[in-house]
Amino acid sequence: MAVERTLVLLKPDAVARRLSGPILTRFEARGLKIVGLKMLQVTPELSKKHYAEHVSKPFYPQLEEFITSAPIVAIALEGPEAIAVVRAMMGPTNGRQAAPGTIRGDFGLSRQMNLVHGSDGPEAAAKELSIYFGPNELISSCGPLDHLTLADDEK
Ligand code: IDP
Ligand code: MG
Repeated sequence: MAVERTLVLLKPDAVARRLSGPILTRFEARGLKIVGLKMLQVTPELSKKHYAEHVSKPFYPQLEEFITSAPIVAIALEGPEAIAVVRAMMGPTNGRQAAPGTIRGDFGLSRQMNLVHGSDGPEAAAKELSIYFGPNELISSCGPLDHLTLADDEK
């Protein structure tokens, strides 16, 4: 089983609505390990780098305006199949279509102000982690409770 790292962003709506704690709690409670964490303001340049695949789309200008509007929190999470686990916890892009129990389904109704970003595959995760974190800013440690959360062949 692959232990992966993935990038999560708590978007401006999540931070402004004081939902950083409740959302982070869900990831931690699930068993994902925080290996990097920082607050920052996204610049238009960073937005274009992060959302490179969307820059030419009609909705991009309003997406850039939104993501640069207020601080965000960037989180690097580690765990078995962390990329897919996080995407499932987030729910689909449009909060109106996200099931209760998912982050987007529990906290919002918007397609744009949908609280969280999560890398959508291993290539995106590697690229996005390197955009937000330097190698020395990602720290993984083993804790005394690790043996209670995963079997040896899942670590
Ligand atoms: P994802 O975040 O679920 O992976 P993407 O399709 O990669 O969704 O879109 C990136 C982000 O752009 C979304 O999370 C959302 O904030 C915004 N977005 C996506 N589609 C639209 C749209 O049609 N109008 C406005 N914003 C959108
Ligand atoms: Mg995406």
